[in-house]
Amino acid sequence: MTNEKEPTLTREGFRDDILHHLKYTVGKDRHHASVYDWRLALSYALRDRIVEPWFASTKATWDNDYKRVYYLSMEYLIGRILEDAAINLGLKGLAAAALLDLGQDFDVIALDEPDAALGNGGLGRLAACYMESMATLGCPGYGYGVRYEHGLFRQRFEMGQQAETPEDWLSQRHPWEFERPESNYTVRFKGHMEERHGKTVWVPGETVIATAYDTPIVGWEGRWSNTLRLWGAKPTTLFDLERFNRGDYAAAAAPETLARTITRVLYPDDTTYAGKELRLKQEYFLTSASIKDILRRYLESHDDITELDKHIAIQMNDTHPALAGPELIRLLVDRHDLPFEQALEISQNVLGYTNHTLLPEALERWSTWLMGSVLPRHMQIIEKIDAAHLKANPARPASIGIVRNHEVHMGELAFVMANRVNGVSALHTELVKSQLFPALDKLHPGRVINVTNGVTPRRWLKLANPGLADLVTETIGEGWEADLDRLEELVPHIEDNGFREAFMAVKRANKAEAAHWMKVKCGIEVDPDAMFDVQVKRIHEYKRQLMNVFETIAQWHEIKKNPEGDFVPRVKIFGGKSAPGYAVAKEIIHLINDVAEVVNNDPDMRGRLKVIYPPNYNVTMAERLIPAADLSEQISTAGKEASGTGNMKLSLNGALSIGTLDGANVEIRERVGAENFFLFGMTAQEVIERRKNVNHAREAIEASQALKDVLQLIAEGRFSPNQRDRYHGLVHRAWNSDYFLVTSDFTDYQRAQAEVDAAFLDPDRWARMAALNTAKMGFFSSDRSIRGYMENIWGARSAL
Ligand code: KOT
Repeated sequence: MTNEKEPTLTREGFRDDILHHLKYTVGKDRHHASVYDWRLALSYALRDRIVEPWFASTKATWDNDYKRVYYLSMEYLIGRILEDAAINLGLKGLAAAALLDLGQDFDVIALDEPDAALGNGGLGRLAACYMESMATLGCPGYGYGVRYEHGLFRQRFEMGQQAETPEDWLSQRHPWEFERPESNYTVRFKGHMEERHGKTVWVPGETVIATAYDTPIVGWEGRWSNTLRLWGAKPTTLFDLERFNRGDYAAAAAPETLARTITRVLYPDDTTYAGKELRLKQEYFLTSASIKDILRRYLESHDDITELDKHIAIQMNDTHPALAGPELIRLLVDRHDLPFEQALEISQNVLGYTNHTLLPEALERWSTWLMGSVLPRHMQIIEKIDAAHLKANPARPASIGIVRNHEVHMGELAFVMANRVNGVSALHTELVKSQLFPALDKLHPGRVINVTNGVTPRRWLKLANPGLADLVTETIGEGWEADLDRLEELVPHIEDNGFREAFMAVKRANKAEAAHWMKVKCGIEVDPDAMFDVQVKRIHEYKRQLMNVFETIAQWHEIKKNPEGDFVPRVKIFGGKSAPGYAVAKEIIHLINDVAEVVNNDPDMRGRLKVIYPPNYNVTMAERLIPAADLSEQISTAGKEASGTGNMKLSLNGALSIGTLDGANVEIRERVGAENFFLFGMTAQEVIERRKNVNHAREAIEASQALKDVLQLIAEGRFSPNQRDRYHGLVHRAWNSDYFLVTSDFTDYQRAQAEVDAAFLDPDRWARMAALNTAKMGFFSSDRSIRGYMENIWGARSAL
């Protein structure tokens, strides 16, 4: 889809483009322009270059009537856009040169951009990688989401404790989007049902307008471009003039308040559901506007609504958009006069559902009372879907009904409404079948399939690690960016001393850069030759940052007991946010910071141990830390991490993993080879067995002097001298409950960490293992994942 008529762009030409936008779009002259002004001008100049392929892609889809794929997600964790767009357009070098002519520095300008943080963690970042891969593969697609005014909160540490402040990305101009005030839909809530002329009519109590904001998503080499359409909310009536004139200002502004509230803020919960009315409204807001937009687009070029399933596929990113089923049925029945059964069948043919977690606290359930009051028509339709499913499957046990115990179970709803349900790693998919939906899986064999997650190599190698990307290109030639299996061609070069040296020199340079950044950001000096041991992800009990802290304390204690001993110097690097209401996770953050304070100020350590926890981990920080990592901590309780994607990014960038047999770790280990992966811990099955022993924690602690010491030190207040009892609750829980089996896996974790030390002491061996990690990561490209979705779920073909 490259536009051949486009004259080749020159450095001078692009310089003029930037100057043009600086003057006419930003309204600044070059002598008074700030970095912000330059960034806007550069962004507009780049955006201009996306418009051609974008139009061409849209036109090709219309002209050829390609099957369209719609990805519905409450979250898109995009990060910065500028550099990514420049790289995919192949214009980064030219842009940097043009800016140089103008006395500006590309890197400084790129750094000025705020992250688009419309997501919490893995699920949202996956959606962003998938959008980029769909564009790269020429899969005609649209992402639909919510244009939150405030993305994920900013994290600060106050006396070591997490404090949240609102994120404010839209306080600056957002140059990548196009507002589409003409594309808008009324979304209705509440009210009641009426029978009129034999038809059921929903008389809403509240309405709000969803209005579209489009961001083009350009794929590798600008060959194809899709649209990310985010919905903003506007009031249906500006205000009630009559009420206003009567002086009832609050009531007069009610429609405006509702609109502002709906898209005001992203719920900051990762792998838990909020259960709040506003969240249900947000989910319906996204779903309703998107489904209406999808039908509108379909009907612009087709007149038979019953053929819908031949032309579109809709993917639900977990259950958050699972009202898509009832909403589609509602529109087909109430507006297009189809019989319910036919509407149900068409909807099922169109929908796919991705499950991202087994954690019970994440599985969405809405009380029938709330569902019936916010969405009375949908509640009726959900009851009908449930009844139809039971009728078709009379042997269905009551325990798997969609509506049961006065709650609507969104997982069951999504399963029943989808023609394919997928897990996100091989292990997770097996557990979806055997633990989450065993009865539904039996009723619908073959519906559950696996698509292992992936990450885009354009952002997670080319952009984040230009040094390594250049080395890869020098070694195996160009083209690996869109054909990541080619990294395998690195394997023979690993035997070459020169290659290994170059590989480790890149790592060393990345570490030096990260060390400098940590000094500036945290005021702590670290040695770039120490091992950088990295655990970056949301803070959650199941991810077991606590086990990592325990091991850090044990190491500190060892050095204290034997100050002249030989220890492999380590920098323990943590990054991640806790949900604001998740007290236990916040306590873990506090402990990490308290331990850091003691360790980093202990003269006995002599640089052999440091703990760094920079606040506000986000996509941009990931791009900095991941290329600098030696060791990747993937230590969740087996069976709890659906896939993980940080594990893939770190391996791709040449970090070795220490990890459990959980999520995609299993597949990573298969590919890099067992000898290149530091495995420890119980399997998912052993975890279940272990929990049956009610004394598991006590027995594990009694069996380990090191662990006993760690807990004793924490309990004594060695890391909280001003409040010695601060962690009594934490220590008590470690002894007495420990659901995530930190204590039971601790000793084996220590054993694996000792193996890590031994490997690090042999730099040549380490270099081989690290390079092999990069070479074997081809499978984990999100291009491979998207091909899997296209073939096995969407039935979609590439337009390229
Ligand atoms: C959040 C709320 C409800 C249901 C699921 C989630 C969820 C799951 N949020 N993030 N995840 C993660 O998704 C990633 C992408 O598939 C996985 O790699 C990761 O293991 C999940 O925890």
